[in-house]
Amino acid sequence: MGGARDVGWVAAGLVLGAGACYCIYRLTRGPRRGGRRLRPSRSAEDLTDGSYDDILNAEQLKKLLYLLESTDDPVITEKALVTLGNNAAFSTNQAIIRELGGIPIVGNKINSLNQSIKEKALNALNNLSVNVENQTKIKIYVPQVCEDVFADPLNSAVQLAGLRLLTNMTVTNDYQHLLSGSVAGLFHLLLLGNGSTKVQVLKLLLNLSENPAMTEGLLSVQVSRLPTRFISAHIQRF
Ligand SMILES: *[C@@H]1O[C@H](CO)[C@@H](O)[C@H](O)[C@H]1NC(C)=O
Ligand SMILES: *[C@@H]1O[C@H](CO)[C@@H](O)[C@H](O)[C@H]1NC(C)=O
Ligand SMILES: *[C@@H]1O[C@H](CO)[C@@H](O)[C@H](O)[C@H]1NC(C)=O
Ligand SMILES: *[C@@H]1O[C@H](CO)[C@@H](O)[C@H](O)[C@H]1NC(C)=O
Ligand SMILES: *[C@@H]1O[C@H](CO)[C@@H](O)[C@H](O)[C@H]1NC(C)=O
Ligand SMILES: CC(=O)N[C@H]1CO[C@H](CO)[C@@H](O)[C@@H]1O
Repeated sequence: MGGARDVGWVAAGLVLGAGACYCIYRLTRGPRRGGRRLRPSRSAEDLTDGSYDDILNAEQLKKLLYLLESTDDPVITEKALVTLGNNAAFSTNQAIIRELGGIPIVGNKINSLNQSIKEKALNALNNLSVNVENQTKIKIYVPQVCEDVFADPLNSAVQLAGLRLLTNMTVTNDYQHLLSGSVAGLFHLLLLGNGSTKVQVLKLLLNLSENPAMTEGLLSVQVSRLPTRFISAHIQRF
Protein backbone atom coordinates (compact mmCIF):
# COMPACT_ATOMS: atom_id res chain seq x y z
CA MET A 1 0.00 0.00 0.00
CA GLY A 2 2.93 2.32 0.75
CA GLY A 3 4.00 2.65 -2.89
CA ALA A 4 0.54 3.32 -4.21
CA ARG A 5 0.00 5.78 -1.44
CA ASP A 6 3.20 7.66 -2.23
CA VAL A 7 2.16 7.96 -5.84
CA GLY A 8 -1.17 9.25 -4.62
CA TRP A 9 0.54 11.91 -2.55
CA VAL A 10 2.66 13.05 -5.46
CA ALA A 11 -0.41 13.23 -7.67
CA ALA A 12 -2.25 15.16 -5.01
CA GLY A 13 0.71 17.53 -4.79
CA LEU A 14 0.63 18.19 -8.52
CA VAL A 15 -3.11 18.81 -8.57
CA LEU A 16 -2.76 20.96 -5.56
CA GLY A 17 0.21 22.92 -6.90
CA ALA A 18 -1.94 23.89 -9.85
CA GLY A 19 -4.80 24.72 -7.51
CA ALA A 20 -2.63 26.89 -5.31
CA CYS A 21 -1.33 28.88 -8.29
CA TYR A 22 -4.88 29.39 -9.44
CA CYS A 23 -5.81 30.54 -5.94
CA ILE A 24 -3.11 33.19 -6.02
CA TYR A 25 -4.26 34.15 -9.51
CA ARG A 26 -7.78 34.59 -8.23
CA LEU A 27 -6.65 36.64 -5.28
CA THR A 28 -4.62 38.96 -7.46
CA ARG A 29 -6.93 39.16 -10.45
CA GLY A 30 -10.30 39.27 -8.74
CA PRO A 31 -13.26 37.04 -9.51
CA ARG A 32 -12.99 34.29 -12.06
CA ARG A 33 -14.24 35.13 -15.52
CA GLY A 34 -16.00 32.68 -17.79
CA GLY A 35 -14.04 30.02 -19.58
CA ARG A 36 -13.39 26.36 -19.35
CA ARG A 37 -10.81 25.02 -16.98
CA LEU A 38 -9.60 21.49 -16.99
CA ARG A 39 -9.68 20.30 -13.44
CA PRO A 40 -9.73 16.64 -12.50
CA SER A 41 -11.80 17.36 -9.41
CA ARG A 42 -12.40 20.15 -6.96
CA SER A 43 -9.16 21.90 -6.09
CA ALA A 44 -8.10 22.33 -2.52
CA GLU A 45 -8.96 26.00 -2.30
CA ASP A 46 -12.51 25.23 -3.37
CA LEU A 47 -12.63 22.80 -0.50
CA THR A 48 -11.81 25.55 1.95
CA ASP A 49 -13.86 28.39 0.53
CA GLY A 50 -16.69 27.89 3.00
CA SER A 51 -19.29 27.15 0.35
CA TYR A 52 -18.42 23.49 0.27
CA ASP A 53 -20.61 21.77 2.80
CA ASP A 54 -20.69 18.30 1.32
CA ILE A 55 -18.87 15.42 2.89
CA LEU A 56 -15.48 15.18 1.22
CA ASN A 57 -14.22 11.95 -0.28
CA ALA A 58 -10.82 10.41 0.45
CA GLU A 59 -9.17 12.08 -2.54
CA GLN A 60 -10.42 15.49 -1.46
CA LEU A 61 -9.38 14.93 2.13
CA LYS A 62 -5.93 14.00 0.88
CA LYS A 63 -5.65 17.28 -1.03
CA LEU A 64 -6.84 19.19 1.97
CA LEU A 65 -4.24 17.56 4.23
CA TYR A 66 -1.54 18.31 1.68
CA LEU A 67 -2.67 21.91 1.56
CA LEU A 68 -2.58 22.12 5.33
CA GLU A 69 0.91 20.69 5.40
CA SER A 70 2.30 22.93 2.70
CA THR A 71 0.73 26.34 3.16
CA ASP A 72 2.10 29.14 5.31
CA ASP A 73 -0.95 31.29 4.79
CA PRO A 74 -2.82 31.59 8.11
CA VAL A 75 -6.17 32.19 6.41
CA ILE A 76 -5.89 29.05 4.27
CA THR A 77 -4.60 27.07 7.26
CA GLU A 78 -7.55 28.12 9.36
CA LYS A 79 -10.08 27.33 6.64
CA ALA A 80 -8.49 23.96 5.94
CA LEU A 81 -8.65 23.11 9.65
CA VAL A 82 -12.32 24.10 9.90
CA THR A 83 -13.19 22.07 6.81
CA LEU A 84 -11.28 19.07 8.17
CA GLY A 85 -12.95 19.47 11.55
CA ASN A 86 -16.39 19.52 9.98
CA ASN A 87 -15.58 16.44 7.99
CA ALA A 88 -14.18 14.72 11.05
CA ALA A 89 -17.70 14.79 12.47
CA PHE A 90 -18.37 11.74 10.27
CA SER A 91 -16.98 8.42 11.45
CA THR A 92 -15.89 7.20 8.02
CA ASN A 93 -13.87 10.37 7.59
CA GLN A 94 -12.31 9.98 11.03
CA ALA A 95 -10.89 6.67 9.83
CA ILE A 96 -9.86 8.06 6.43
CA ILE A 97 -8.12 11.09 7.94
CA ARG A 98 -6.24 8.85 10.32
CA GLU A 99 -5.27 6.41 7.56
CA LEU A 100 -4.00 9.30 5.41
CA GLY A 101 -1.68 10.28 8.26
CA GLY A 102 -3.79 13.36 8.93
CA ILE A 103 -3.69 13.37 12.71
CA PRO A 104 -0.05 14.53 13.04
CA ILE A 105 -0.65 17.13 10.33
CA VAL A 106 -3.55 18.57 12.30
CA GLY A 107 -1.79 17.93 15.62
CA ASN A 108 1.26 19.96 14.63
CA LYS A 109 -0.96 22.99 14.21
CA ILE A 110 -1.61 23.16 17.93
CA ASN A 111 1.93 24.55 18.10
CA SER A 112 0.82 27.54 16.08
CA LEU A 113 1.47 30.86 17.75
CA ASN A 114 -1.70 32.09 16.11
CA GLN A 115 -4.44 31.48 18.70
CA SER A 116 -7.11 31.29 16.06
CA ILE A 117 -5.30 28.52 14.17
CA LYS A 118 -4.48 26.70 17.39
CA GLU A 119 -8.15 26.79 18.38
CA LYS A 120 -9.29 25.37 15.02
CA ALA A 121 -6.67 22.61 15.26
CA LEU A 122 -7.90 21.69 18.75
CA ASN A 123 -11.49 21.65 17.47
CA ALA A 124 -10.55 19.39 14.58
CA LEU A 125 -8.67 17.05 16.92
CA ASN A 126 -11.68 17.03 19.19
CA ASN A 127 -13.93 15.88 16.37
CA LEU A 128 -11.37 13.28 15.39
CA SER A 129 -11.15 12.08 18.99
CA VAL A 130 -14.72 10.78 18.91
CA ASN A 131 -13.17 7.80 17.12
CA VAL A 132 -11.64 5.64 19.85
CA GLU A 133 -9.00 4.24 17.52
CA ASN A 134 -7.99 7.75 16.56
CA GLN A 135 -7.53 8.54 20.22
CA THR A 136 -4.45 6.33 20.31
CA LYS A 137 -2.83 8.81 17.92
CA ILE A 138 -4.20 11.93 19.57
CA LYS A 139 -2.98 10.96 23.04
CA ILE A 140 0.54 12.22 22.30
CA TYR A 141 -0.84 15.76 22.22
CA VAL A 142 -2.54 15.49 25.59
CA PRO A 143 0.45 16.54 27.75
CA GLN A 144 1.00 19.63 25.62
CA VAL A 145 -2.67 20.53 25.58
CA CYS A 146 -2.64 20.22 29.37
CA GLU A 147 0.22 22.70 29.63
CA ASP A 148 -1.28 25.03 27.06
CA VAL A 149 -4.67 25.14 28.70
CA PHE A 150 -3.06 26.74 31.76
CA ALA A 151 -0.93 29.13 29.70
CA ASP A 152 -3.79 30.28 27.47
CA PRO A 153 -5.64 33.51 28.28
CA LEU A 154 -8.36 32.79 30.83
CA ASN A 155 -11.75 32.02 29.24
CA SER A 156 -10.32 32.36 25.73
CA ALA A 157 -11.76 30.34 22.87
CA VAL A 158 -8.49 28.48 22.55
CA GLN A 159 -8.53 27.53 26.23
CA LEU A 160 -12.08 26.24 25.95
CA ALA A 161 -11.17 24.24 22.83
CA GLY A 162 -8.27 22.64 24.74
CA LEU A 163 -10.52 21.78 27.67
CA ARG A 164 -13.08 20.24 25.31
CA LEU A 165 -10.43 18.09 23.71
CA LEU A 166 -9.18 16.96 27.13
CA THR A 167 -12.75 16.17 28.18
CA ASN A 168 -13.30 13.97 25.15
CA MET A 169 -9.97 12.26 25.63
CA THR A 170 -11.09 11.28 29.13
CA VAL A 171 -14.41 9.63 28.23
CA THR A 172 -12.58 6.33 28.71
CA ASN A 173 -10.10 5.56 31.46
CA ASP A 174 -7.30 4.89 28.99
CA TYR A 175 -5.60 8.28 28.96
CA GLN A 176 -6.79 9.84 32.18
CA HIS A 177 -3.44 9.19 33.86
CA LEU A 178 -1.95 11.71 31.43
CA LEU A 179 -3.87 14.38 33.34
CA SER A 180 -2.76 13.35 36.81
CA GLY A 181 -0.29 16.23 37.04
CA SER A 182 -2.91 18.74 35.91
CA VAL A 183 -5.60 18.23 38.53
CA ALA A 184 -4.50 21.13 40.73
CA GLY A 185 -4.40 23.42 37.70
CA LEU A 186 -7.88 22.32 36.71
CA PHE A 187 -9.25 23.20 40.11
CA HIS A 188 -7.54 26.54 39.79
CA LEU A 189 -9.35 27.13 36.48
CA LEU A 190 -12.58 26.04 38.09
CA LEU A 191 -12.06 28.72 40.69
CA LEU A 192 -11.08 31.52 38.32
CA GLY A 193 -12.94 30.76 35.11
CA ASN A 194 -16.24 32.17 34.01
CA GLY A 195 -19.38 30.06 33.47
CA SER A 196 -18.31 28.48 30.18
CA THR A 197 -14.88 27.55 31.51
CA LYS A 198 -16.28 26.24 34.79
CA VAL A 199 -18.79 23.97 33.03
CA GLN A 200 -16.10 22.49 30.80
CA VAL A 201 -13.69 21.97 33.70
CA LEU A 202 -16.46 20.34 35.73
CA LYS A 203 -17.20 17.89 32.91
CA LEU A 204 -13.55 17.00 32.80
CA LEU A 205 -13.18 16.62 36.56
CA LEU A 206 -16.35 14.59 36.67
CA ASN A 207 -14.90 12.14 34.17
CA LEU A 208 -11.69 11.93 36.18
CA SER A 209 -13.60 11.45 39.42
CA GLU A 210 -15.23 8.28 38.05
CA ASN A 211 -11.81 6.67 37.71
CA PRO A 212 -10.68 5.09 41.01
CA ALA A 213 -7.03 5.55 39.97
CA MET A 214 -7.55 9.31 39.77
CA THR A 215 -9.54 9.73 42.96
CA GLU A 216 -6.50 9.97 45.21
CA GLY A 217 -5.12 12.87 43.18
CA LEU A 218 -8.46 14.63 43.20
CA LEU A 219 -8.84 14.27 46.94
CA SER A 220 -5.31 15.41 47.74
CA VAL A 221 -5.94 18.58 45.73
CA GLN A 222 -9.12 19.28 47.58
CA VAL A 223 -7.43 18.91 50.92
CA SER A 224 -4.08 20.54 50.43
CA ARG A 225 -4.34 23.20 47.76
CA LEU A 226 -7.66 24.90 47.92
CA PRO A 227 -9.21 27.40 50.26
CA THR A 228 -12.08 25.93 52.29
CA ARG A 229 -14.36 28.63 50.93
CA PHE A 230 -13.71 27.29 47.44
CA ILE A 231 -14.17 23.67 48.45
CA SER A 232 -17.54 24.32 49.97
CA ALA A 233 -18.59 26.35 46.95
CA HIS A 234 -17.62 23.82 44.32
CA ILE A 235 -16.49 20.41 45.40
CA GLN A 236 -19.68 19.47 47.17
CA ARG A 237 -21.54 19.68 43.88
CA PHE A 238 -19.79 16.50 42.88
C1 LIG B 1 -4.11 34.38 12.59
O1 LIG B 1 -4.95 33.70 11.69
C2 LIG B 1 -6.06 34.46 11.31
C3 LIG B 1 -7.06 33.60 10.62
O2 LIG B 1 -6.56 32.88 9.58
C4 LIG B 1 -5.56 35.62 10.47
O3 LIG B 1 -6.65 36.38 10.01
C5 LIG B 1 -4.67 36.45 11.34
O4 LIG B 1 -4.11 37.50 10.58
C6 LIG B 1 -3.55 35.61 11.92
N1 LIG B 1 -2.82 36.39 12.89
C7 LIG B 1 -1.50 36.51 12.84
C8 LIG B 1 -0.90 37.33 13.93
O5 LIG B 1 -0.82 35.97 11.99
C1 LIG C 1 -17.13 19.25 14.68
O1 LIG C 1 -18.30 18.46 14.60
C2 LIG C 1 -19.52 19.11 14.90
C3 LIG C 1 -20.64 18.16 14.67
O2 LIG C 1 -20.52 17.06 15.51
C4 LIG C 1 -19.68 20.36 14.04
O3 LIG C 1 -20.81 21.08 14.45
C5 LIG C 1 -18.44 21.22 14.17
O4 LIG C 1 -18.58 22.36 13.35
C6 LIG C 1 -17.27 20.40 13.73
N1 LIG C 1 -16.12 21.18 13.40
C7 LIG C 1 -15.11 21.57 14.17
C8 LIG C 1 -14.03 22.34 13.54
O5 LIG C 1 -15.02 21.31 15.33
C1 LIG D 1 -17.23 14.90 22.91
O1 LIG D 1 -17.80 14.13 23.93
C2 LIG D 1 -19.18 14.38 24.13
C3 LIG D 1 -19.60 13.57 25.33
O2 LIG D 1 -19.17 12.26 25.25
C4 LIG D 1 -19.93 14.03 22.87
O3 LIG D 1 -21.30 14.31 23.02
C5 LIG D 1 -19.39 14.83 21.71
O4 LIG D 1 -20.02 14.46 20.53
C6 LIG D 1 -17.92 14.59 21.61
N1 LIG D 1 -17.36 15.25 20.47
C7 LIG D 1 -17.18 16.55 20.32
C8 LIG D 1 -16.60 16.98 19.05
O5 LIG D 1 -17.45 17.34 21.17
C1 LIG E 1 -17.14 11.11 30.76
O1 LIG E 1 -18.25 11.93 30.53
C2 LIG E 1 -19.04 11.56 29.43
C3 LIG E 1 -20.14 12.58 29.29
O2 LIG E 1 -19.62 13.86 29.34
C4 LIG E 1 -19.61 10.18 29.65
O3 LIG E 1 -20.32 9.79 28.50
C5 LIG E 1 -18.49 9.21 29.90
O4 LIG E 1 -19.01 7.95 30.23
C6 LIG E 1 -17.62 9.70 31.03
N1 LIG E 1 -16.50 8.79 31.18
C7 LIG E 1 -16.05 8.40 32.34
C8 LIG E 1 -14.90 7.45 32.34
O5 LIG E 1 -16.50 8.80 33.37
C1 LIG F 1 -16.62 33.58 29.23
O1 LIG F 1 -15.67 34.43 28.62
C2 LIG F 1 -15.60 34.32 27.20
C3 LIG F 1 -14.48 35.22 26.71
O2 LIG F 1 -14.59 36.49 27.21
C4 LIG F 1 -16.94 34.67 26.57
O3 LIG F 1 -16.87 34.51 25.17
C5 LIG F 1 -18.00 33.77 27.15
O4 LIG F 1 -19.27 34.12 26.63
C6 LIG F 1 -18.01 33.88 28.66
N1 LIG F 1 -18.98 32.92 29.19
C7 LIG F 1 -19.85 33.25 30.13
C8 LIG F 1 -20.82 32.19 30.53
O5 LIG F 1 -19.85 34.34 30.65
C1 LIG G 1 -15.86 4.68 16.17
C2 LIG G 1 -15.19 4.55 14.85
O1 LIG G 1 -15.39 5.35 13.95
N1 LIG G 1 -14.35 3.56 14.74
C3 LIG G 1 -13.59 3.33 13.54
C4 LIG G 1 -12.13 3.38 13.87
O2 LIG G 1 -11.37 3.06 12.76
C5 LIG G 1 -11.61 1.75 12.26
C6 LIG G 1 -10.61 1.44 11.21
O3 LIG G 1 -10.53 2.47 10.30
C7 LIG G 1 -13.05 1.67 11.78
O4 LIG G 1 -13.32 0.37 11.28
C8 LIG G 1 -13.95 1.98 12.94
O5 LIG G 1 -15.30 2.02 12.50
